[in-house]
Amino acid sequence: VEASIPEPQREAWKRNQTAAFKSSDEFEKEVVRHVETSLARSMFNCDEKAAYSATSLAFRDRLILDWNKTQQRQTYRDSKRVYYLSLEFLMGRALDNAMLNVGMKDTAKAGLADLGFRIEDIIGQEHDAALGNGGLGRLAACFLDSLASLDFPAWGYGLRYRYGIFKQEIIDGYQVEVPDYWLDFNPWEFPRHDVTVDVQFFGSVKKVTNEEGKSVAVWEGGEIVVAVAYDVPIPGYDTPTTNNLRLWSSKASGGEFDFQKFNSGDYESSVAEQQRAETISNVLYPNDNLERGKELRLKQQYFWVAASLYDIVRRFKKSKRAWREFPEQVAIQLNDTHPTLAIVELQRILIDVEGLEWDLAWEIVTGTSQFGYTNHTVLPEALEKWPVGLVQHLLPRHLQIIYDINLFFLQSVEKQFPDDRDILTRVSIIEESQPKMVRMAHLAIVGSHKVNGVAELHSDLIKTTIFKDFVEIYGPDRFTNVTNGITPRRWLHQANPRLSELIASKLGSHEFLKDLSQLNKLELLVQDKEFKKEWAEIKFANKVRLAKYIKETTGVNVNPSALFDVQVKRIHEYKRQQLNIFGVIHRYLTLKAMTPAERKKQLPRVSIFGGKAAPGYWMAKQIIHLINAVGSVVNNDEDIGDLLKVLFLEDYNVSKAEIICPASDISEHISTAGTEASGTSNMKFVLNGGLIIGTCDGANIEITREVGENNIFLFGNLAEDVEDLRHAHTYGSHTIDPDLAKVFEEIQKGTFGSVHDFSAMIAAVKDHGDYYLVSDDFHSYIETHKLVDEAYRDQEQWVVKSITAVARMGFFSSDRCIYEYADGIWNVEPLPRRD
Ligand code: KOT
Repeated sequence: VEASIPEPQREAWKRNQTAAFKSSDEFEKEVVRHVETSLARSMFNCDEKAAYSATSLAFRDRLILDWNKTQQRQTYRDSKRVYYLSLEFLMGRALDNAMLNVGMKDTAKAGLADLGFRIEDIIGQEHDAALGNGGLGRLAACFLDSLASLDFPAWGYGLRYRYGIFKQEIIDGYQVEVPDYWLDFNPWEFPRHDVTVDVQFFGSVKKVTNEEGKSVAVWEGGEIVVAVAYDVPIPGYDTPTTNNLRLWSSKASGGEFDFQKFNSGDYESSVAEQQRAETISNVLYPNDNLERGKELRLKQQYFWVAASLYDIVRRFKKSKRAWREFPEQVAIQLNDTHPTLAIVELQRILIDVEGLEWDLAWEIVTGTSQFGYTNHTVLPEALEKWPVGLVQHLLPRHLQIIYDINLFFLQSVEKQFPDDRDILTRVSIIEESQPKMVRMAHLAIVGSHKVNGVAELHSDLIKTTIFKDFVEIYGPDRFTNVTNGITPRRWLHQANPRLSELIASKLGSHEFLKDLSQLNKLELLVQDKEFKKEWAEIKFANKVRLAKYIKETTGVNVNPSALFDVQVKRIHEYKRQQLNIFGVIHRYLTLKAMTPAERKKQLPRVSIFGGKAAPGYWMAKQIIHLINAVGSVVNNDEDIGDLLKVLFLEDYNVSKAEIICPASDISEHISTAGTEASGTSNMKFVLNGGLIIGTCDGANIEITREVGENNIFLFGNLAEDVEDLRHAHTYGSHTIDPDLAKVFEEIQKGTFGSVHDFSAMIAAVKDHGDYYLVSDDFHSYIETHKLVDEAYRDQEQWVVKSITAVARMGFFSSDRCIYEYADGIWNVEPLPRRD
């Protein structure tokens, strides 16, 4: 049915088109209307939650108007689109971001004040959209912000998890996980009950001869699960471009439940079927940098990939172009290997559904700027592999296609390297293990035209280690680097409004928020006394705000003049929170050994930790326990007082990061060299005027290059030496650093309670080869912290370092990343809206 309104009636539509609010009066009118109609409340029962809901609905209406126009224009212009496929989008709160991006925060502030509310309280009502674990998911969210802000026609595709990352509670020093049910009121999503895709699982494959006498594969039987689209508008900053994030939700086919079964008395099994279908999009897997090979995870991946590709192909087919033009219209970015089945699914659609020959189909699939694959980790436990038997059972046709892709690939490798049998075993998509496994990274490389790492060192490492053979096969040009970045809108303007306004006042406009390289003009001001004073005042105010938050949530008083030392990120042995807490214990012992007179001369410090441990990661949970145990001893030791406080902040998430990042003096990015692909919080902290203590790892290296060695504190062994050190630990004699040995003795004496609990952390270093090089780096870590203390004593110079570093951070905007992807990988152009 043609849904378009006939020409003669369109005048009436144009006359009645909804207008976006422009003034605070108009905004107030919208808020009151939503309170009274959408929420069915009134001024007599409008609490902050209701005010938040109504404000969000008012802004959502606005975004939808812009969203519609953007989509109409993109359809009309039929330009190439980018599709960013990610299993995680760690969006955080939307209201503050929407207000700032459409430039209406002041208007809303005035309007809300008029109606009796403080805007901060209203913003604080929102539940984070936490559909991600950490860096990988947050990167996807920053990329969406940049894509919209730079006017790129782009869609994100993900899963609409009913439960996002769990909420963390700390009970008696231990992490306890609580489910994150976030959908009871979510004004930011737009259900599209008319946009659905049937996704098939299980069944079997039959070869049949079609009318043209060709033998074709038919995938039949099994079960169908329906994917329903939920759209989330993504507003660009200072542009009407509003892109779309489409999240798929699963439901049973046949509606609510199978009525036939219901009527025949089989009520329970019809409900069970519905529940099984809905399970697919039920919960985000809470592992960061770990793949555990669970069947439901593979189901999630195929469900999301199949629905997204169907949607992309449906859109392409509307344009009635030839299939050969597909790579000219569509660029698909694979956020890690999680969506790799998209390569297989496209090949399946082209040969089984569209009837193309294998070779032509494969040419389209592997066409230039069709699929790009971003690798985010070299950790072996995070590289995805699926048992062949599981893939066979769940996706029988896809396994056949994977085998065919592999066969043709290995044939060409054999031709290229006729005398090398080993290379075939090494690069095969199928690992000949017991059981046999599908190596998703290999499949992703074979099917993509570009593979990128996320920081220079990381991109070099993948070329020389895990993907070395593929560089031989495809040449170095298939591999590239795009160093990660962050959106300055959320991570400067929103998180640190005072700093953003100070910068804007000095640079003469807010343009730096769209072109972060303009920050470099701040360097001219490093000797400006008044400016430095304001800079320092803002940092102090942000620390006061965090101190207040700490008092409210932990009951501990911290001195905002102390040096705030922060490590917030997922808890993982490779990120080495254990190194940090051992260092804190060393500091505590050093202070304890001093006379009161000596102590008086020491610099007060607040050591702040935060982050979630994967629920099944026992060692990470022990690390959290030790941090809390140390905190309860140190924070109550009267000899120590303000000189050292140790805090673990519960439930670290995006909105807490927005309070924490602006309040740090120094932050810790101390992974074992070669293990952290990039890191992105390092960028957030420096952009907010904090300095870094870190290893030569991930993006720390490029941050050093940009800000200069004097404005960062580096320590520790280099990536190139890690292998030899590990070898020496296992095969040579392994001596523990003497200062670290003292820390261990103190723990084992029971100073921090449960000796038994902490013994595994100590054994990992002493008895099990110290895989993460905690002992090797300990001395240099402690010495470097002494340099931090010394530098901090010279406040004047510290502020100079802080300003200089911020001035040189322009490179780390996610806008720069998006331009690099657009240019080097996607081959797409922006499509600005002129209205
Ligand atoms: C891997 C498997 C499952 C879930 C998450 C991952 C993952 C996350 N792999 N890498 N990351 C992080 O990605 C960030 C964004 O590129 C990097 O900054 C960070 O170093 C990675 O650890």
